[in-house]
Amino acid sequence: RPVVTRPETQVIDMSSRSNTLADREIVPSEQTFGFLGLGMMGSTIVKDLIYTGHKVVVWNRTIDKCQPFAEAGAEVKDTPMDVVEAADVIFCCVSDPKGAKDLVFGNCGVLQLKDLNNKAYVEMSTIDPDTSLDIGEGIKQCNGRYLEAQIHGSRQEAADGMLIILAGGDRSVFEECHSCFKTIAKNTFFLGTDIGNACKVNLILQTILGVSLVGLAEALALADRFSISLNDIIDIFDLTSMKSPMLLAKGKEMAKGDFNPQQPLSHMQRDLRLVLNMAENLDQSMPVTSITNEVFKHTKRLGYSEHDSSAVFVRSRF
Ligand code: NA7
Repeated sequence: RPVVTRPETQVIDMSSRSNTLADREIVPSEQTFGFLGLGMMGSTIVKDLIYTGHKVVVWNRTIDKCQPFAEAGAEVKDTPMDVVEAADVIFCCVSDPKGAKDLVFGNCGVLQLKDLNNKAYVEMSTIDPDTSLDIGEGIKQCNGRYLEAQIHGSRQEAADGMLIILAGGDRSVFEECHSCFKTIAKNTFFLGTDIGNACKVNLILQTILGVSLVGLAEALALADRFSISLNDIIDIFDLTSMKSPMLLAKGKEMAKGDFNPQQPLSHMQRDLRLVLNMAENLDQSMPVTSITNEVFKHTKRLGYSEHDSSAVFVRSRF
C-alpha cells in the first residue's frame, strides 16, 4: 500500500478576487439568499455572492466554517430552519443525496417550518433524479417553490465564476436566481419544468468525465511502465485532436503526482454510483461505467477519497 497523506485543508481567502469575476457586470438581486453548506464548493460560491453585493445568510453543520463569512458580512444562523425564515431564496450545497434530504426532512430541517410562504428552495448538491423529486415534492407540499440547479465544474471553476449550471423545475425561481447564477457560472441552462432532468444531464456528464479519467490514467500508467516521459506524452497529446482542457489538466496532475482536490475522488465515485443506480432502474447496460466505478472504489480503499479524482492514476500504476 502506498503511504497516503491527506490533502491540505483549503482555506477560503476572502481577500483574493477572481479576475474573471471582476470583469463581469452584475446587478445583485435585492432578495436575501440563504446558503446551507459551506464546504469547498459552497464556501467558494458564497464568497463570490458576497463579493458581488448579494445579501447572504449562511449555515453550516460545522459551525467554525461560518466565521470568515460572518466577518465578510454574511448573517450566520444556528439551523437550516432559521436560514429559511430569514431568506427569500435558499440554496443547498452539501456532499450527497442523504445530506441534501437530511437538511430538508430532518430535525431542524427546512420543512420544520410547515409553511414556506412561497419561498424558493434551490438544490445545488449533486443528487439523483428520485431524490430531487422527493425534495421538490416536500417543498411544494409546504407552499414552497423548487428548482434543481446542478453545478458542473471544479472548485477552481467555481472560484472563477466559470461553472455550468443545469437547472430544472420552477421557472420563476430560475429567474429570481439570475444575478447569483451570473456570478458563479459562465453558462446556465433551464432544462424544463420537469424535476429530475437537470440531475440526469449532470450525471450523464459525470459519466463522460469518470470514464475518460480512468482511460487517461491507464494510458499514462502504461507509458510509465515503458519509462516514456509522461510530460512528453502530454505534450504530444496536446497537439492531437483528442485534447481537451480537462484531460490536459488532469494528465499534468497525474504526471506531477499533485492530487490537490479540485473534484474530490469521493464525489466522482458517488456520481458513478448514482449513474449506475439510474441505469439499473432502466435495465440499461453500462459495462464500462461499472468497471470505472470499481476502479474509483478501489482507489478510495487505497486512501485517496479526499484527493482529486486524478488520483485514480495511483491505482492504475499498480
Ligand atoms: P465538501 O467540501 O466535501 O463539503 C461538503 C459539505 O456538505 C460540508 O459543508 C458538510 O458539512 C456538508 N454536509 C455533508 N453531509 C451533511 C449532512 N448530513 N448534514 C449537513 N451538512 C452536511 O463538498 P463540496 O463543497 O466540494 O461540494 C458540495 C456539493 O457541490 C457536492 O454535491 C458537489 O457535487 C457539488 P461539514 O462542513 O462537514 O460540517
